[in-house]
Amino acid sequence: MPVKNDHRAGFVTIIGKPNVGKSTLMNQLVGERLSIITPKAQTTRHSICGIVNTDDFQIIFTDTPGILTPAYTLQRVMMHMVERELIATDVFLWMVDATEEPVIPSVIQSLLAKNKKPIFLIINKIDLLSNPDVVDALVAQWQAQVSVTNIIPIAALQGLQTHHLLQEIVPHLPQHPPYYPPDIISDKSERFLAAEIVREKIFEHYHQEIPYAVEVTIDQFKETIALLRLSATIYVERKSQKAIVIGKNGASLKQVGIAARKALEQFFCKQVFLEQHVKVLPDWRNQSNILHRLGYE
Ligand SMILES: Nc1nc2c(ncn2[C@@H]2O[C@H](COP(=O)(O)OP(=O)(O)OP(=O)(O)O)[C@@H](O)[C@H]2O)c(=O)[nH]1
Ligand SMILES: [Mg+2]
Repeated sequence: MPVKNDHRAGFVTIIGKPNVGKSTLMNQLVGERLSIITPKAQTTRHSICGIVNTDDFQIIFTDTPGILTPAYTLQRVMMHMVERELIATDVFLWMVDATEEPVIPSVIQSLLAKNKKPIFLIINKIDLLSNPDVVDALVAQWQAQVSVTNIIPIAALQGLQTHHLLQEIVPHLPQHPPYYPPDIISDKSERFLAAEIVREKIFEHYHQEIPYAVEVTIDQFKETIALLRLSATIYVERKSQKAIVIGKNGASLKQVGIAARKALEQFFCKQVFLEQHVKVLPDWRNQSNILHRLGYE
């Protein structure tokens, strides 16, 4: 079908503090679980694109790692990635949590000061507020503090007001033909997405430091008509962490494997055979060369 003359296309970056629901929103809009989601902060480590296509517009959303003050090299790299995304975007979605005090992070403050592009303030998780009056009061509170293009309260998890958000974004995009063919929904490889699914299960199964000390790579990705055969390496920073990840007689790792296989089968719509190896990569979060090898540019 020919592209319409008034077709719009553009790049929309979702930014905000960890855990406010950025990945949930992108997945909700794209209709796929592209970005992993967990109740823990700092789940997302790479910027991930998710593309929404209709006959009238194409929006390339970028989900970014939550904005924080970096404590180690990986976090510094994550923040550089966020900064890079800010340059090539048409519209910003700055997301906040409706249940938190309205405070503007300093990164956003400087963005508001120098940026000329449209910024939408997205107040997420309004399902957790007791009634619509509380939502209105919160919007008014934010309005008094910041000058942005639009303030939109939503609940990303339930898809509340997310369609309305899409409609509000479109007029701010340039008239442009689609950047990507309509069957492409992400910039990331299936291998990357598979590694993220395993990492999500690790975030769900372990606590305290372990999820943050773990990185996952997929070293084998072999697909036949009937089966997807994956081999995952789970990197940890220390020997003691390896023992925790594996658990007594391998019980913990087995649980992760079962959960990951289920999620992978759902995502790839195919039977999955998953092999897991745990390796120690000493202090990987602070080693620039290792981070580079693991795909953090
Ligand atoms: N009640 C409620 N919970 C939500 C909503 N949106 C997201 N959440 C939950 O908030 C938690 C964090 O969601 P994520 O989408 O991972 O948040 P994020 O901003 O991507 O977090 P980082 O990747 O760590 O920066 C998860 O437990 C989500 O289920 C919402 O609209 N309502
Ligand atoms: Mg995220």
